[in-house]
Amino acid sequence: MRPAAVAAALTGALLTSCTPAVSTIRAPGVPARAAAEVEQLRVKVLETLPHDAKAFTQGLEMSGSTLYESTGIAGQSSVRAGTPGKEPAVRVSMPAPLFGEGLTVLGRTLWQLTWQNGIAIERDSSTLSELRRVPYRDDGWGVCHQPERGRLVTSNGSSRLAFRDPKTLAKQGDVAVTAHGRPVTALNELECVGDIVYANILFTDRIVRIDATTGAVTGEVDATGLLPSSEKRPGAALNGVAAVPGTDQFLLTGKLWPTLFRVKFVPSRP
Ligand SMILES: [Ca+2]
Repeated sequence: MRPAAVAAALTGALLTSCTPAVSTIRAPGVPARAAAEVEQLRVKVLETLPHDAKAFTQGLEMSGSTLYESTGIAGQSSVRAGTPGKEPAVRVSMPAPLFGEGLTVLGRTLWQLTWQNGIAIERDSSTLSELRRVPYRDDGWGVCHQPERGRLVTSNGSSRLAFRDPKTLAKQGDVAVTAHGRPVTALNELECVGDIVYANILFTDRIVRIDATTGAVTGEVDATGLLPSSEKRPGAALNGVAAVPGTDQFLLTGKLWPTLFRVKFVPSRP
């Protein structure tokens, strides 16, 4: 998203959140109606697995028992697939200036975004070989697939999620993401689970759970300390949320993280 568009989006969101609805007009001294509840969650680690500490992870998703990963940095970007915790069985390197970003699997194909190369790449999900490229007129950050809704969900670092045609990636709409009525910005890697979209927040150890039909944040996962600070190399950041199919578990990792965690999200206070 261009700066002017970011400013416009933020202004719009702030105006919306600052404009009192009729129902909120109240007599002095009467407390405001409580904002929608945001469930506070933490991470319960079930298993730790090795992860390539050189991988600048930008996209992470499971399809069946296969873990797919997209990595960034021009000249170091790649797409990989294999068993979680093992060396990838398939790996394709991407030449500069391509900068790999989010990834999502649609059966026999997958989409991989690029950050600012102006294209998205469709690949064979078995061989990871490139099938075609389509124009992508936005910064590419995260992407996930909502098959029941027939659409992709994408992020660009702003507080909005876009909805896109899964065949052309043409933008069909978007939604403002808010918590307690305020915009939640820096939405990064995404994970679709039904109508829920999980998004990790850039440069934080937070993951928000978003109702994609309204944009409301319904839960927030505090993953502080998941990777001990002693293991965080410069540039390391949580960035990778992959639901484990058929379970309520997730795989989490980050850019330059040496570890892949199999976790559950559980209430902070039982
Ligand atoms: Ca993901």
